[in-house]
Amino acid sequence: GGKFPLVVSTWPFLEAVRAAWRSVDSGFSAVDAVVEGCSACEEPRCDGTVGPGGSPDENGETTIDAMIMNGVTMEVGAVAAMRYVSDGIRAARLVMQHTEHTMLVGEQASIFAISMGLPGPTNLSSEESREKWINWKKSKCQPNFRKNVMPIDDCGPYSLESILSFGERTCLSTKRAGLDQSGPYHVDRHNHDTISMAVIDKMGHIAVGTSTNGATFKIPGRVGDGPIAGSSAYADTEAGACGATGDGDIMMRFLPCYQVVESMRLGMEPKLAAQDAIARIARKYPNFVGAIFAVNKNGIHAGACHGWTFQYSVRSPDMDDVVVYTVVPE
Ligand code: SD4
Repeated sequence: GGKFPLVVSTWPFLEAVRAAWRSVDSGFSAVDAVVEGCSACEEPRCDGTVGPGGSPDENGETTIDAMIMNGVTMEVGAVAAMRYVSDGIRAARLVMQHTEHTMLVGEQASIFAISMGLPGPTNLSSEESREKWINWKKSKCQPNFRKNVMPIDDCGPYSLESILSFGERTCLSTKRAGLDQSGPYHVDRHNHDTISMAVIDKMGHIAVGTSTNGATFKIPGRVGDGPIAGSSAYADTEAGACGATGDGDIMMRFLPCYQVVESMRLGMEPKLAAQDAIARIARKYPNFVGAIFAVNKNGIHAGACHGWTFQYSVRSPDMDDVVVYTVVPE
């Protein structure tokens, strides 16, 4: 057979790739297959960081960032910091297919998703996420994502209620801050993973999708690269597709997946395109951790990474099952 259909995904998320493959191989569209694939990661909570019950924020809450992009029409749907609804990719698809918008955020994204028939409201916390959060509080909330502020013993919760009560309140003071007192906290970049998936269907149409809980112990309200088209993923049937994972706060400043797809459009090989996008980030942020896969419209794929070893998964007609590729930093 030919090289299509094709499924490519970050990490060895085998069940997700198999689910997307079953869908696209039986004739469904790239968009349908991306939804099936990412959902198959959300339900069993791949790596504990996709779907419900993963990476808690500073207040112990799990939220969801997700997006989907149709590389034929260039339509995008995304939800950011969505609460109480576990179906990130399905919510993103509803935004794409049933609104004129591109992104909905927070509780309003949840209300939209539920109004469109997705299950909820549900508590997105799990035994695991609660335990993780409690241990973090015990460790005086380190590592965390705040910088240049005085550390405090009792961190948060920084709820609107506590801020509006104007009473005695614990908060971080920038006035008292000094770099000698508290530098940026160390953040373990290895505790958050994302599914980002690209599918090329039998028609040669390309779609991509991403779903993640974002970064562990993020500041509530933080939106990562996950729901940003061009950052965590990008697709253009005329050129190819890209998926990313890693330190979203840094990566979203570079739109690396847009970069990769545009490089491939100009004729760059996927490997070089991926390496170039990663290198652009690494030049400014030598300590960032991240990875990218690139696949061109002919189905040639490659990966590049910085700061960690990356794995991505592929399923195509010439394979009996998913094949996992390992990429080491340059
Ligand atoms: C984020 N990019 O929210 C995601 C997390 C991730 O591997 O991909 N971790 O920053």
